[in-house]
Amino acid sequence: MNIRIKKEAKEALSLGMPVVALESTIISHGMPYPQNVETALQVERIVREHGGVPATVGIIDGIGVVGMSENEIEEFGKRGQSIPKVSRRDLPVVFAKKSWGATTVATTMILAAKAGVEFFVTGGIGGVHRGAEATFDISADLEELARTNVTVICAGAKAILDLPKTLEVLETKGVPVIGYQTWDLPAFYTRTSGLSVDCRVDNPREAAEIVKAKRDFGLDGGILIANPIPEEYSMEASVIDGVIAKAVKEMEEKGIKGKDCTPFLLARIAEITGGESLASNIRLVFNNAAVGTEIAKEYCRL
Ligand code: PSU
Ligand code: MN
Repeated sequence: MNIRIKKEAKEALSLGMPVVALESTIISHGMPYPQNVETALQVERIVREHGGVPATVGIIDGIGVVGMSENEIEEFGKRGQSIPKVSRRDLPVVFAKKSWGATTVATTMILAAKAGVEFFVTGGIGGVHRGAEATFDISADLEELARTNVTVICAGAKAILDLPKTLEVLETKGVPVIGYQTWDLPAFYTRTSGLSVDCRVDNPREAAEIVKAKRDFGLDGGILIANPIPEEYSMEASVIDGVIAKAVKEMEEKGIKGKDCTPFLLARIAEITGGESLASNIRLVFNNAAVGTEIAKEYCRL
């Protein structure tokens, strides 16, 4: 198979120790250089501090790599958007052409599952885009959550998406949406969206028990754990809502479509806020890494 799992992760998995997958689209398309590399390496350190083994996922020369080296992470950061963003539909092409690919939530889940990694920490997932009733733009991340057995710890989804429709699709596809110490679906830069999650857990153990119950029953598909950004790093809702509306309007005016939408919006939001949104983004990923690893650790104890 076109997969390379780093030795440390293989050993941890065989010993029943926690391994945490991390994605590379957030590095190449989600943040500018050099903050992308600094963040990715720091996230790996946080996973380690909490007792887990980090495995950053990407595609190198047509090989799905689960657990990149520091140099490889650096390369994904430096090359940035020149490395194509790869979703499920792109995988066979990248494998056959032996090229590089930045893995999205969807493809990181696919490779994590192949490697036997249950937990995956990221910033935000893709979802139903605003205006999807006309464009049909619904992220492949949702379909992947429906079918692939990986638990994703994120800070909810950005309000660049239509959050009520995103929740509806997750419900249709049978994906449990669990709030970590909250009943309110977090909206990435802010702790609340005004929308309710399906279930609230208050500690890593409770979250791990739900994951275990789904796996024990053989119910295929992912689980979404939504962990709000820490209060001190969250943004003012009125500020970020205005910025998002402006970025979405510009995207429409420029005629940007499909897979270019999310990277455009992320970069534009960071520009308009003068880096404030980037700082929040980095902090929420750190927080997800800590909580996600604690959940992975509890899962290993069950
Ligand atoms: N949302 C974010 N940050 C990100 C992404 C989404 O807040 O970096 C990335 C993830 O890799 C996600 C992808 O899987 O964008 C979704 O892209 P699309 O909407 O084209 O499916
Ligand atoms: Mn899309």
